Amino acid sequence: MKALIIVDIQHDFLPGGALAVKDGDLIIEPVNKLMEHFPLIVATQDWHPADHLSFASNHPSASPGDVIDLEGLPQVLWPDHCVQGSVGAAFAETLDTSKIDKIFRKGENRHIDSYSGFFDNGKKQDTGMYAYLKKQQIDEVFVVGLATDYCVKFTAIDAAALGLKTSVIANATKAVNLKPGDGDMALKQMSSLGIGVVDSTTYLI
Ligand code: VGL
Ligand code: ZN
Repeated sequence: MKALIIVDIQHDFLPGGALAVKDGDLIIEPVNKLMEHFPLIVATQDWHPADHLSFASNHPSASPGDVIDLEGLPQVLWPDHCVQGSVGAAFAETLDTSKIDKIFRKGENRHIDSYSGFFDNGKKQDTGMYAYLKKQQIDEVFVVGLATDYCVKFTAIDAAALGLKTSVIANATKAVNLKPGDGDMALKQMSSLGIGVVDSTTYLI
């Protein structure tokens, strides 16, 4: 059975948000339509404490975009975003959340970032999403959401590594593109790892 994994469609990743992804809002309609095709839908929510160490503001004289060593892992520093309970952390109003079966929050430990919906970046903590999907007899997942070059990519890579047949629906994701081309590179990398890169219009109708 197949599931749709909706990654981080939250205010702060949409135009006007703290970590805005260009055209991020344009994926909401395709994602709402895609939900009709899936018997099971899970969503992730980036959910940081205000003192999270991925925020440039929590390091003296650092700026967003800088890369530091955070407890042994390379860490891109971001503007403050998706602070627990804030408007920025809420799902987009136009996202049809009524169809979401279960939400998995990530990034709650201030010492480590968590791009994947399955594990933190050091693979120390498990969100429980894999166990949930297995319990629901899921063997195939389709990943959509924000952002292609971070949380979508790492979620899809972990899904495939966990043995799930995995595809990313390219027209239902948008990239941060900290460097131009990061989004396209992420799609190529996923494809090279055996992850399907598909388009909702040709694949699901
Ligand atoms: C994300 C950067 C920081 C994402 C989350 O959802 O792709 N990117 N936190
Ligand atoms: Zn984050």
